[in-house]
Amino acid sequence: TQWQTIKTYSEILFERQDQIAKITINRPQVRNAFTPDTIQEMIEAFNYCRDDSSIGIIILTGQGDLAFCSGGDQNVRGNGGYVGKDHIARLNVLDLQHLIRIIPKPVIAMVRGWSVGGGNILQLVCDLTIAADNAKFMQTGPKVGSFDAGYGSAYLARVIGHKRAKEVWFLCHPYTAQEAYQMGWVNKVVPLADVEQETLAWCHEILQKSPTALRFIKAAMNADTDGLAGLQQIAGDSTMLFYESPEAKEGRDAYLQKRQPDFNKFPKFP
Ligand code: 1HA
Repeated sequence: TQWQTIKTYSEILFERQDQIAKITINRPQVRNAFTPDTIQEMIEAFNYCRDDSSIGIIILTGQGDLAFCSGGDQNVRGNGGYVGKDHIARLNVLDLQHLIRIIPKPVIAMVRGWSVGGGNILQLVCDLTIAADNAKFMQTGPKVGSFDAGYGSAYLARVIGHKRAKEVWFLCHPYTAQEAYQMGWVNKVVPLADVEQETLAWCHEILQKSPTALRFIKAAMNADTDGLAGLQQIAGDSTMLFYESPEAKEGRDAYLQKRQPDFNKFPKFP
């Protein structure tokens, strides 16, 4: 498989092949732990994918076989969050979680090795997860003086159930790929050597489908879990489609032509 660099960053790799973009956390020396700068680069890359209409699907992964992501880099954990080059303490991974949720294209996590803490929540908020058979999933917050009481808890409970989600957070045990699969935490487990090939196969199959249909499916599931913010998204998608209709264009054109709109000619469907 041939990946072409979209843009060079210091803490991530950002590549594409055809309609598939791949964002790779590239800090293997710390098991792909993130700093606010790593997250800022990822936010920029995801926004690029959102805006580029020739990109249909995004893979999120970590460099190397040992880890997807080990969460916040504890070396730069300050007092109110993690501290990057600008010396400001931030929890900007929460912005990235939200962006992954609202980007109207499928996002697939490709997990090799450890998926831990805030890194495991990034995996959780991706639409699908393909795990290598060496993947291990773990929350550590209560061990290291942290917690994610947002998507990391409430959405985790939606995905794997309340009893399991509480167990994950109260005990902080590691779970194998197979155990995660049984919980519905990941979609498929494959041998480590096959994980990229399998992820690409899923991407190619999804890319054959109607992008607008996929967009509404994703938005509908968000609407169910994200309350008014989720509803706003699916509402925005409806507006996007409506703007393409003669009825909406009549409203715009009448305004610009300083005349009364004639909406009577449009059918009132059952
Ligand atoms: O909870 C939140 C948030 C909550 C709300 C809002 C925002 C949040 C943002 C982030 C987070 C968090 O992510 S809290 C959880 C932080 N992460 C951890 O507690 C995981 C710590 N690491 C580990 O448990 C283990 O390293 C590991 C299970 C991932 C891997 O174990 P392994 O394979 O035995 O490797 P190990 O030798 O432990 O690690 C290799 C190197 O990577 C070590 O450095 P070295 O001794 O070679 O110098 C290790 O210190 C480093 N490393 C690994 N993970 C991290 C790390 N360094 C800094 N931060 C890390 N997270």
